[in-house]
Amino acid sequence: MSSEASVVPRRQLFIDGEWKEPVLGRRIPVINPATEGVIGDVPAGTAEDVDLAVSAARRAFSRNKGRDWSRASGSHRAKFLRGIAVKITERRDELAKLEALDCGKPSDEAAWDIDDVAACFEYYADLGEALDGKQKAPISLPMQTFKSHVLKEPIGVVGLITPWNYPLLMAAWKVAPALAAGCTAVLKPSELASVTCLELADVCKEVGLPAGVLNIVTGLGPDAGAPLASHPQVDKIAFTGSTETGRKIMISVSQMIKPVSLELGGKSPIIVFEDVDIDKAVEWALFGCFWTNGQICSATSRLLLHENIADEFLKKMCRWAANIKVSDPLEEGCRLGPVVSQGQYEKIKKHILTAKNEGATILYGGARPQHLDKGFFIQPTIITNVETSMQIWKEEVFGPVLCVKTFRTEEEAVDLANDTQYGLAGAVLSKDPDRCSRLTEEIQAGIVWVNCSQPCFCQAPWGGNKRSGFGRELGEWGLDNYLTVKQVTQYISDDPW
Ligand code: TXE
Repeated sequence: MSSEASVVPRRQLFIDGEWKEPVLGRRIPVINPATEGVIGDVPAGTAEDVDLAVSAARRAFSRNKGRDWSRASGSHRAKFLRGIAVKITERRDELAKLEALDCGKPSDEAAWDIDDVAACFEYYADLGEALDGKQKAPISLPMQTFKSHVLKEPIGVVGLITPWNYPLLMAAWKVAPALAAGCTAVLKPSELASVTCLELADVCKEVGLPAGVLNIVTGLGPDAGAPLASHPQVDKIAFTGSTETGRKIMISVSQMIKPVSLELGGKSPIIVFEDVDIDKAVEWALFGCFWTNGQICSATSRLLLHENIADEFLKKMCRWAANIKVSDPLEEGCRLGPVVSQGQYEKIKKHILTAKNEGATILYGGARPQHLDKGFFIQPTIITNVETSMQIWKEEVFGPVLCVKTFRTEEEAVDLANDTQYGLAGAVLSKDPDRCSRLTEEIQAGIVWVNCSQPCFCQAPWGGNKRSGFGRELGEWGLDNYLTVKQVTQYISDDPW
């Protein structure tokens, strides 16, 4: 084990407020994708551990048992969420370093993620607190003899299954609203990047979060994720990950008619019209596809360029791509780290090779950078001469790979943008406000960016259509994911009905 090992704390599962050795005693190695070295390990939970975690969450949720998180006021719950935000901020540098080591994210980006994690807990502390006045709302009825109101109640015990591209942030997007709503939770992070989620457990201990309110079971998808999704005592599943695993989870929860929200893959377009400031547009296009090493569900990985600017745009883009510093994520100025794992590395290389074999042109990149002989590094890659029948046009790569097509008319641009099985995001770059406004309506996606790509705010809903899933995270919609509505109607007349 390398000297990096000392920075990865050795943790256990977090169940019922305590560190617990996994029942089967197994562990999963943590691999630094920049060096391919083993830098620690995390517990490999299985169905037995999931069962213990769900029971703990159920006890913490249950009413009238003295541990009723679900009945606590929003402001009581908010104190813990704010406490978590404070501790996360205090540990910003350490958490960012762990994130960078675990998933290969450039350390600056990892630090911004940690800021977003703290902001998310604060935001949902406020929203949960504001619920106090709104949990009970009257309904006006057409008959005087009845009186009705609705109660917004926490849905119950929730299972939260998260990916590796934003390990702690994706956990925060689910944990913060779930806890703010009064749910208790079992979090199952990705086996490829669980380290910071276990540190979240440590933070929960530090702030004295009541036992069982949040339980964290690390482990492999089929061993820990699948039993969580199918657990009869779990009332809802929220999942972010691949479309394939989303489908499996949907099948599993359908057996019990359990609600599920799914945030899945994407192949989002960025449309650039000829009236743009080319320098700025090049910057957005690069950022939109290569941010987080291209491993973002919303990456705008299909660039649609107006044919009149295509040559100049692509020349500039290649020049700028050559200036992107590809290095160990802890190195100063790193803009592109390694992709998360050997598996992802092989998958991306295969996509590039298939594009080549199908007749596309690798205009820039396409290989491991020459100066790096170890680690799962791939150059920023720009592919042209793409046909809509090609795999590179249709399938999510989830790496720093951009494919490009040109268009002549607005109509053609819209058709190309919507020519995808996914519907997560889309971006339009143009100086014409009317055109932008038309396109925001035409693009079939849950998120549309105008003159930018990838901004993300706690307040705005996040989620997709088509095979990108359904349900929305963030904002008030994120809180609603974890609430259920109860109608209460009372007969208030003395007369018999
Ligand atoms: O995803 P998985 P993987 C896409 C991206 C990537 C591909 C594969 O294209 O190349 O998915 O990545 C848990 N029951 N995205 O294999 O398997 C798993 O342990 C229950 C898009 O990592 O979907 C992890 O916690 N859970 C994406 C989580 O599911 C199961 C982000 C996600 O892993 C399970 C990540 C099962 N049977 C990858 N099998 C996005 N939308 O942002 C696995 N899991």
